Amino acid sequence: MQGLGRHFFKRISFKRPSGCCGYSTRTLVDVGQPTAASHPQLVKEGEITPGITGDEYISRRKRLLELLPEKSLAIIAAAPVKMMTDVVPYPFRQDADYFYITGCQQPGGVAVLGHEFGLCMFMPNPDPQDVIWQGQIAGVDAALSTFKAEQAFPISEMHKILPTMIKKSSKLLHNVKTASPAYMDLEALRNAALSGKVKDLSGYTHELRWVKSPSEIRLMRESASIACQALLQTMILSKTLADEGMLSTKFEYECRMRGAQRMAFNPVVGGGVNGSVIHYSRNDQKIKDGDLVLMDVGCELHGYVSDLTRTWPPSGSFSSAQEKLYDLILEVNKECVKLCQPGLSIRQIHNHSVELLQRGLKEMGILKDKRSTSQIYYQLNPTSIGHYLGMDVHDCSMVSNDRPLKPGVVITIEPGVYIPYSFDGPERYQGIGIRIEDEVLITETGHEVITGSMPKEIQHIKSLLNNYCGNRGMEAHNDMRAASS
Ligand SMILES: [Mn+2]
Repeated sequence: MQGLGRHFFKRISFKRPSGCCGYSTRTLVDVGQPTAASHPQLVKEGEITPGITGDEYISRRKRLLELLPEKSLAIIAAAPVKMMTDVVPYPFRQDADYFYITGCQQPGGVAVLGHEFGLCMFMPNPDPQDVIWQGQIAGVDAALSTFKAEQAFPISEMHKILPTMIKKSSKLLHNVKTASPAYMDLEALRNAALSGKVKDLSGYTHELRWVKSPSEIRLMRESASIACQALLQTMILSKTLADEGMLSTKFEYECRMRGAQRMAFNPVVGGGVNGSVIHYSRNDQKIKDGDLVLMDVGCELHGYVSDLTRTWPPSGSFSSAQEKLYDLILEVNKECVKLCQPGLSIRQIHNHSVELLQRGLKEMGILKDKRSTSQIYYQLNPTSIGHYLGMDVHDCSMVSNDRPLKPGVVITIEPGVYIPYSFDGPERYQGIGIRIEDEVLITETGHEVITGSMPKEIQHIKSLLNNYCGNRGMEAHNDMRAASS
């Protein structure tokens, strides 16, 4: 629709209900992101974002302030918008700390937390042209009414208000990795930095985000469940469409049809030796008959991500070399999952996994019993056994892997082996990459594998591919051929 002249618009008059004071009481419906009023199918009454209540956001702010030193100020900027070309931005993803503290999923804001005033949000103030092209966005009103900030100002006034706040505080904490010129360029901040008052905030926010609340655990479980269902459908399809790109697309489609907003990271879909490239992302090759495919995938649901990996032969049968290596990785996966409990650390679980893998690889003749064993081992598996998981894929990176695990922490367990063709060892193992990754929630009594619904036993994979896929897979394949002919 274009070219409508001014005279085509009719003035719309709103009738005031009698006894009411007019427009000012109208509910603010569009704040640029889902709310209980605008998207009741997503956000329940009392929630700021799906699954997380306003009270929970307020308690996060309170707990962060309790952790911070006296008379300190925390500055957290929204993620920047990155452009793909000209006026076309890459899909926007909010910075996890800003999301965790404010609930605001939009760019352009700066949140400031202080002991005296609580949360103060500096919000973008778009001109009417921006609203015409991009739609409504959250401004000062939304900061107060939707995000429950104690104070809010247009960001254009930050240069007048923030310097006073900075001068009153003895320490400034901000996220060094996401520092924004919007506040870094202020003279008051530069002076504070020169006198050594400015420090990194992420140690504090990661500390808070490390242990998940019951509502965060619900979202983590849902995110994992969506990824498991999507990967199962993808595994079934692989029997008839053994193509890296199509399997990647299938996974994303199945996740988004189940409500996920996006992928947690670009899917890794490696057929054969491509499975040995740990963060392979080209996904542009056909998978050869007889090869394994490794899929490391995850999605994001309302700010919480999943991350799991399965490796299987789309043909439905493992060669004996593939089966032997798979058995070893599966055994290490299960042994390490057993160790997940309060009190043990990722590092301890990792060290145990290295012992098990080295022993297994020696028994198979892949590692020779020489002095350089550990050096060669790290060529075959340079990764850690796992990482924390939450709003980010490598969540809470400021929390050490030596920290004893606590109930409410979610970690991944992902042993693997990656053997290139150039590897000097038995030929039958060359070109094989295998990883089996699960998400494990630490509980009071031990753990819960939240990706447990996704098959990993050889027998289960074989029966899924050989007894079920035939007909359905062929139908999908034929549909596709019909559509493209
Ligand atoms: Mn992972």
